[in-house]
Order: sequence, then C-alpha cells, then structure tokens
Amino acid sequence: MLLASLNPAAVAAGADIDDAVRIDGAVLSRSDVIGAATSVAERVASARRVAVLAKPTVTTVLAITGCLIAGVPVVPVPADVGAAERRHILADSEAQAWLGELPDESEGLPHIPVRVHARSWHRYAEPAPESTAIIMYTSGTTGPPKGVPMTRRAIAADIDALAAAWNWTAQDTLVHGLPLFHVHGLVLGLLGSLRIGNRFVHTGKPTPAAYAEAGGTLYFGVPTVWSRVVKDIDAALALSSARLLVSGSAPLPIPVFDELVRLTGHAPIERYGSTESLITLSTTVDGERRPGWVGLPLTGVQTRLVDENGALVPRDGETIGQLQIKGPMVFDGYLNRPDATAAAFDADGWYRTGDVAVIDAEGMHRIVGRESVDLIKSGGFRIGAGEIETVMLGHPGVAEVAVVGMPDDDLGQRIVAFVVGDAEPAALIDFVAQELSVHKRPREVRLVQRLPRNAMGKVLKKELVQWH
Ligand code: MLC
Ligand code: AMP
Repeated sequence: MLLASLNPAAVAAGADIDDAVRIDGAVLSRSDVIGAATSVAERVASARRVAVLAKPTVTTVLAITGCLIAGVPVVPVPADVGAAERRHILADSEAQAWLGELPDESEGLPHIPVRVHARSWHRYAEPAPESTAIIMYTSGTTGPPKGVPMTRRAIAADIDALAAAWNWTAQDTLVHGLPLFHVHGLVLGLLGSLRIGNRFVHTGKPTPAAYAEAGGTLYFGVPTVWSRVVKDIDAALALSSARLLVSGSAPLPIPVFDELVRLTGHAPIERYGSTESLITLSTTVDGERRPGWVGLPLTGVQTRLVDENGALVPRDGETIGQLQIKGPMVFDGYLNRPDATAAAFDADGWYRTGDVAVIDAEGMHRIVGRESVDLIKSGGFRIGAGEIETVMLGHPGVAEVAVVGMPDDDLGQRIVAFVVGDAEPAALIDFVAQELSVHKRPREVRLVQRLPRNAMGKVLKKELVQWH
C-alpha cells in the first residue's frame, strides 16, 4: 500500500492516532483522514484526472489523499498560480474537474467540493504500482512547465529509501511549512508521513518561529528556511531538541550549515533530487555530514559523471562532470513531450539531471551548479528564465528582455529581469505574477538601453550577472 499508515483494517484494530495531521489550525486523527479521504475517493472515482489548487489546508490533504485512494491521477496546481500557467496546466494535463477549493477562474471545469466532515468506510483495492499517482508541473529552461507523471512505485521507493537513510519512523513528528505542490512538501512531507505513519505538522509558512513552536523530531526546509532560522537565535535554540534537520531543493550555503551546528547542535542532513527523479542522494543519520556535499546514492540509485562527449569522468572529488542518474524513483518521461523525454535520457536510460557535480572516492556527491543559466532556483522554487521572458515579451512596454538569477544571500538566486522598453517596472512585476504565479515574478526589473549579445545575437547572460 502506498499510504501504508492509512490501512483501514489496522486502524480499526487500534492503530489510530489522534493527531496524524495538523494543518491550518485543524487536527485530524488517522481514522479522520481515512474516512474523509475515502469519501473524496467516492466522489472522484470516475474521473480520469483532477486538478487540486494545492493551498496548505485540510481540503488539499483530503483531496490528494482521496485521489490516491481511488487511483485517480491528481494534478497539484500552485496555490499562487496565475492565469496563463493555470490554463496551460489544465489543458496539458486534461484535468476534468477542480477538486476542493476553486481558483479565481475555474476555466470552465466542473467543481467537486471536498466535504471535510463526510466519512466513508468503503474499501478500495490498491491501484497498480505502475499507475500514475501525481502529475506535477515543473519548469524547463524554455517554454511552459512540463508535466511529470509520478508512479506509485517511484514514490514508495523514494520514501522507503529516505526512511532507511534517516531512520525515519512512525515515532517521528515531521514538521514543515513548504508548498504542497512540489516534491519536497507534498511527496516527501505529506505522502512520506502517510506512508510511514509519523505525525505530520504543516506550519502554513516555514517561518523560524513556527518551526520552533511545533515541537517536531524531524524538520524539512529549503536553504532559505535554514538561513532565516540561524538569524533567529531563539528559534534555532528551540530546534536543538529535534532529532534531524533536513535541507534540500537548493544548495545549502556552508556558513548556514556551520551556524546550524553551532546554534542547534545538529549538523543538517543534505539531500538532492528533482521533480523528475525524486530524491536520489542524501547524507545519512549515521554517516558523514559534510558541509557543501549532498551525500551518497540512496538504495537502488546509481550515478555517474560524464563530460560533453559522454565519456566517464573520474570520481576523484575534483573533476566536474554532468550528473546522470538511474534508480527506481526516476520518472519514465514527460507528459505529452516525447521531444523533451528523448532529450532527458541517454541511449542507456541514464537520466540527464542538468546539474554538474563532483563525486569523491567514497561516493560522496557535491553539486557544483546547473548546466544552464536559464534554470533558476529562488527560495527553492525552480523557475525557467524562458517562461518569464515569453510572458514579459507579451507586455506592450517590453521590446527585449533577459531574465537571470542573481546571487542572493536569502533566496540563493533572485530573479532579475533586464528590459529594453518603456514599461513601468512595478507593473511588469505584477503582470508576471498574474500570468505565471506569484513566486515566479521578478524581484527586480532593470530598464537598460541594450542587452549584451554575441555575434549570433544571443544574450550573454553570464556577463549580465557579472556586470551587475
Ligand atoms: C516577494 N515579495 C515581493 C516580491 N516577491 N514583493 C514585491 N515584489 C516581488 N517580486 C513579497 C512576498 O509577497 C512577501 O510578502 C515578502 O515579499 C516575502 O517574500 P519572500 O521573500 O518570497 O518570502 P516568502 O514568501 O516567505 O518565501 C520564501 C519561502 C518560499 C522560502 C517561504 O520561497 C518557499 O516556500 N520556498 C519553498 C519552495 C519549495 O518547496 N521548493 C521545493 C521544490 S521540490 P508578504 O506580505 O506576504 O510577507 C524540489 C525537489 C527537492 O526541489 O529536491 O526537494
Ligand atoms: P525541482 O525540480 O524543483 O525539484 O528542482 C530540482 C533541482 O534543484 C535540481 O536539479 C538541482 O539543481 C536543485 N537541487 C535540489 N536539491 C539540491 C541540493 N541539495 N543541492 C543543490 N541543488 C539542489
């Protein structure tokens, strides 16, 4: 069973807990989750695919869990989604209805409400391991986000591998305040908890104070969260009673790692992954936790480094290569995108992560960066420069635009748009927020006379980052 802790027979026989899920001021027992989510399952069972506006609420938890019980693929839509991105996700995924909360504009789809207090004790057969559980949208360097179908088998394999690496058990209380429309918050945080059977606390926002108050044993955060925690001494001290602090989704700066050790007494666990591959590398509960390094392959994972010609690169801890991965959690291909799928795998089935890394003789991995400057990580969100540029070029005040990720102490990278034109910067930022999503809007728009270009007319983005 994918969501193993939601086993109706075991819960009826006494394996219930009063506080399986805490979110948005509500507390659900394990039998509440089973009863209410099964009631959702009954309502969606005939749908082919449904969309869920994934705000951090009980409704979202029950909607997604209900789809997993019924075996209906669910499309989590970013809680802060804008119009163009919403239209794209709905059209591409062919979702047939909105389940749970409705967005501002339903795009003509029918609505299936989630009744938080309804209960059903119908028993569903477990869907096939190869069936699609979730279709999650993620940005590439160009074009609109691509759908990544995730099988139940991949999700189960990933959670089990992480449980082994972290000694994650039903005795844990897992705390995070991350979005429920990405791998980190949804697949690891929520589904991981419902599989393993630990208590799950969602703090709404991942603020240091909320983390400090939650009294967890296991905490998940993106590096921005941890860098804010170490600036809040009281919150950091409160986390010393935890068992494990885990960082992922973007590089954890070494000074933040060191400050966490100093203030909480915990060297954070670092782990690495992506929407396509789920989590594949991690340091372990009883192994070395080396600042700047993301650890060893999880159970079943193989990795290799290659150069531009596909030749293997030595594992000497110094030579940089393109990171490729195989493993039971890696996806099979993008939805409706055979071209992108073909580009993502080599002839032997290795997934090209797009990251460059080094591996040392012990098998420890360090992520050096991305192959492309056009894939930005800001606050742990993956954002395609091309996607923002396309939207901005649709604004009448923009003649040319180049979007880059500038180094930022808090966010890792900050989205900055260089624009040739006469648009008003604040209006342009709002325009992107309305079309794509709030977390994809540039932090800054800089109006310039011209963009630096090479002889072929291509914008020199690395120069743009360095000049400014
Ligand atoms: C933001 N603000 C702006 C702005 N951008 N104001 C004007 N112009 C802009 N361009 C405002 C916000 O609305 C907010 O206002 C305030 O500034 C602070 O915003 P912020 O700096 O963005 O902070 P916050 O909202 O707290 O977001 C930081 C964060 C968030 C860390 C909480 O980035 C986050 O949730 N990241 C998690 C991403 C994630 O889960 N990634 C996992 C991908 S899966 P106000 O008024 O609201 O305060 C993956 C796989 C793996 O990667 O390996 O895990
Ligand atoms: P996403 O699809 O949003 O999960 O983003 C995946 C990308 O995030 C990876 O390809 C990496 O570039 C980056 N990433 C994830 N975890 C880490 C990490 N621990 N260190 C550095 N980069 C990371």
